[in-house]
Amino acid sequence: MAYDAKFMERAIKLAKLGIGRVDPNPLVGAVIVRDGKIIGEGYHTGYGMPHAEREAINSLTESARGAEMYVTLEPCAHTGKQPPCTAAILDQGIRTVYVGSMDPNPKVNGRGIWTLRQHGVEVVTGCMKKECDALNPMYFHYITTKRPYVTLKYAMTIDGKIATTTGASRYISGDFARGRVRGLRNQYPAIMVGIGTVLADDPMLDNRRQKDRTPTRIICDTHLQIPLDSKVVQTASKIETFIVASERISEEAKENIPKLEEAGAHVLLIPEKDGHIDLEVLMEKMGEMEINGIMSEGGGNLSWSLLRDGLVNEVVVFTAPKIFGGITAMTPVEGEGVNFVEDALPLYLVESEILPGGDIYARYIVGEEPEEEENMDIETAEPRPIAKIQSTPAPQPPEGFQEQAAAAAPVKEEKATSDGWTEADPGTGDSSDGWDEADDIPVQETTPSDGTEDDAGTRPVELESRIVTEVLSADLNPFNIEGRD
Ligand code: AOF
Ligand code: ZN
Repeated sequence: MAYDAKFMERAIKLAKLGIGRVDPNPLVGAVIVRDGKIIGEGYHTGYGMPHAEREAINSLTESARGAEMYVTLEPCAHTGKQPPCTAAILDQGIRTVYVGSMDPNPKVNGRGIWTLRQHGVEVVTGCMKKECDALNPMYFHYITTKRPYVTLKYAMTIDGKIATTTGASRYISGDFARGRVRGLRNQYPAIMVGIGTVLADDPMLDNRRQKDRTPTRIICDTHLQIPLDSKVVQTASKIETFIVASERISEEAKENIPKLEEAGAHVLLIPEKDGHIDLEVLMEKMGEMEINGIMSEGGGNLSWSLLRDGLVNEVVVFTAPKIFGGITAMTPVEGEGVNFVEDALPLYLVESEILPGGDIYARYIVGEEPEEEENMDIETAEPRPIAKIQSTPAPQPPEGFQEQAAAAAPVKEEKATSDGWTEADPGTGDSSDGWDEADDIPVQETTPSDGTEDDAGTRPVELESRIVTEVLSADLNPFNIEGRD
């Protein structure tokens, strides 16, 4: 069967069911197809849990021998908390794998695709790449930088104010927009605000959705001014909370640390930069704690410092159809600002929507808009019969294998065998590098399954559709979170 985008769309929907549960791992969905029919599907359900590919294999209703897999992320070829997915794919005798995103994890990074091709599996990359990439901006940033992906979020009036001249700010946007914000919070492992926001609004900073996880709260509080009776401190034993202050706080302020810790908060003292906590150091520390994403909700000074230090990845803005006016009314980004128009920070719009209530939602990525990346030419990739798999030690990838992996056509030379099937080059190399499990795979039979044989990996039919049912009954597009909860 030729590539059919509807199966990758399905894999993307499945991947989204893991939102809020998999960090710092990626969202991944996988679908196994034979003759245009789904015979297995799954997604990564939680950190440390089986990968999407194995979930799909575990849900198979018949043998996957000779079938196709659609997977939103390059299958892994290393042993982490889970065994390599490439081994499972080879074990099942899957003939073709359609891949969405490449996996920039240095432990994978083309090795998954290379390994599969090396064993004669047809691999087509770049399938709905843009849509698959959009699943995991946090993961891609974190796995390559070891720092959290930071989203700046604020609500303002159409004259660019986040409060009135008296400091009143409740509420700028309507019910629906505020519900959307709570939904957004569920997508981030942490929420961050400056102490000014806590002193002005005494917010809870939770997502108020019992069924969802509650993100960690980070309060940037240079001088450790946070009141012990603030809601954040009062609920710190229930919701993980970091109060981040300067190493140089006064002795008097230091006396509050045991009280804050008794209430359940973690106090983090870090170096200062320009009279504020050094946000780069904070980001490094958060990365070390495996926090791969932070939604920063202001105020204006914290937002400026984050932007100035180049720590912001995207900006989400809710613009309310209201005008406050007033020269002293606060704006979303304060600090020194830039002097010249040419110095403005460039951003580009990736999503926008007019919400019920008239608020405008807009999402921007920081930086210059990249040139549209072409999806690979999947039409030209000819499905080929499965190879006979050789039991050889895992060879080392050749120079430039990452670039080759990203190309649509298979990279290896194929030798036609006398029976017309193809055979992977045996290759050479060390087998002790942790991603050679696939070599224990037995020689594959080339007869396509008729669905009745009792192949290894075949699951009884009664196990079918566990995920199908879940998907159908779930919100198929959890990113479009409902406004009210
Ligand atoms: C996932 N889920 O469905 C896939 C992942 O520690 P481990 O074994 O869970 O490995 C995590 C890595 O595996 C992750 O960084 C990514 O490179 C790869 N693929 N991870 O959590 C999945 N397919
Ligand atoms: Zn995997």
